[in-house]
Amino acid sequence: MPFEICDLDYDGDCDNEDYIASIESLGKCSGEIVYNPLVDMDMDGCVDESDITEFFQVDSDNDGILELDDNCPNQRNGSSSGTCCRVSGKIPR
Ligand SMILES: [Ca+2]
Ligand SMILES: [Ca+2]
Ligand SMILES: [Ca+2]
Ligand SMILES: [Ca+2]
Repeated sequence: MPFEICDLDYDGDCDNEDYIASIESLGKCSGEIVYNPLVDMDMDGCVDESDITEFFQVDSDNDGILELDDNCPNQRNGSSSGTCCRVSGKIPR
């Protein structure tokens, strides 16, 4: 499975940990250590809130729930709450 663009820690999904990693670069600009060019979607050299929003405007399982709100980003559950079935090959957290 190809890595999602918002999968900053390369664990195969876009979850809260990636979100936390992305907001660490919020307000940072090119040249600063925590600036992450991957998050700078409009590539203007600084990461602002619109970059973060756009970064997570993806719905990899196409269930209509954007990654950021989707409790199961790789599962078409169409819900942002409730029980997430275990994804095979992944260690449940
Ligand atoms: Ca991830
Ligand atoms: Ca930007
Ligand atoms: Ca989804
Ligand atoms: Ca889902």
